[in-house]
Amino acid sequence: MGRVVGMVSIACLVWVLTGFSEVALADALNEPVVMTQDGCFVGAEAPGTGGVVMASVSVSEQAEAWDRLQEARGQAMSGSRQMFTDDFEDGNIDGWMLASGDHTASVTSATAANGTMYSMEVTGGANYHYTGAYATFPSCTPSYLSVWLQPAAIGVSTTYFVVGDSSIGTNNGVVFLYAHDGGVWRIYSGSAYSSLNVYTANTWYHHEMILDWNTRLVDWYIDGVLQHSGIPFRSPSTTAVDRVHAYHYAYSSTGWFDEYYFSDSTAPTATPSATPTDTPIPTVTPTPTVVPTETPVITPTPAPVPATGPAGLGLLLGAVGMVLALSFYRRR
Ligand SMILES: [Ca+2]
Ligand SMILES: [Ca+2]
Repeated sequence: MGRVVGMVSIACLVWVLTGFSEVALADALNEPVVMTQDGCFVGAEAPGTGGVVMASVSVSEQAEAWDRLQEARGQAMSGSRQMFTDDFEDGNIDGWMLASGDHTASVTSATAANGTMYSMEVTGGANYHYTGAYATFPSCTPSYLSVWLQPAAIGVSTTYFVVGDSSIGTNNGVVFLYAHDGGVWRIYSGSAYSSLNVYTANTWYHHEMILDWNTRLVDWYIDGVLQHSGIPFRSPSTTAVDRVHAYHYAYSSTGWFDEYYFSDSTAPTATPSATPTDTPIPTVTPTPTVVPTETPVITPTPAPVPATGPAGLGLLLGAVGMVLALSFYRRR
């Protein structure tokens, strides 16, 4: 027993001295390894030597990043852009396939993300990649990827989220994300991009990625906080993706996956609903205008009728009548 412990201790010392490489640890333990935890073939690229690129994100950059995220989320809500979704709320993992390896995958209600009922539990791991479960979807160039991940432990490399095409086993896809054994989330893209904070086991984390297929760069958010912008696609030659893998690298690991939501960048936005007919503005019953009481017109005192008026005419006619009568009388 002591000898075994001593061998492991020496192996761990070698591991520490060589930069925490699982390859070094595995080599020290004489275990066969095909690829490292970052999916690099042994000898092709020494893991851990690329350096960890940490973001220095200012408050203003975070504010702008938050706006970009809100816009991406809003566009993703358009139905025709939804390329792949699975929240497991139907209580099954139909559509997911098991790759080779010793993994199991099943739906569980023991834990679920974002207040939902079910998630997918994946167990297993044997220092190999692309085991576990995977699902396919129509080939597309997604502009937005969203997933919730929960590792059962820290200190081991688990809970992989890798999106790519049918050559993912050799090109490692465009996004290669996992819970790193150093206790941070990591996107490996030739260089390692680590999360700003150490993660906690048995805790859900919402990962969102905005992909720019023109520049072939990824902006990566955790729980709405930008971790890194401008992470290069892991596989720069990939022109479209059609599958997502969920698995563990470390031995006998457990992790949960939930709320997958991918939306495409090129699909048209949802057909807008017909322009609504303007609701006629109801005729407002006019308030009757109060007619002001007219100031009574003062009737002017009538001017005295001049002598040439009707009374004068009567007198004139009377005089003419008398003249005629007098003249008639004289003729008699
Ligand atoms: Ca769910
Ligand atoms: Ca299902």
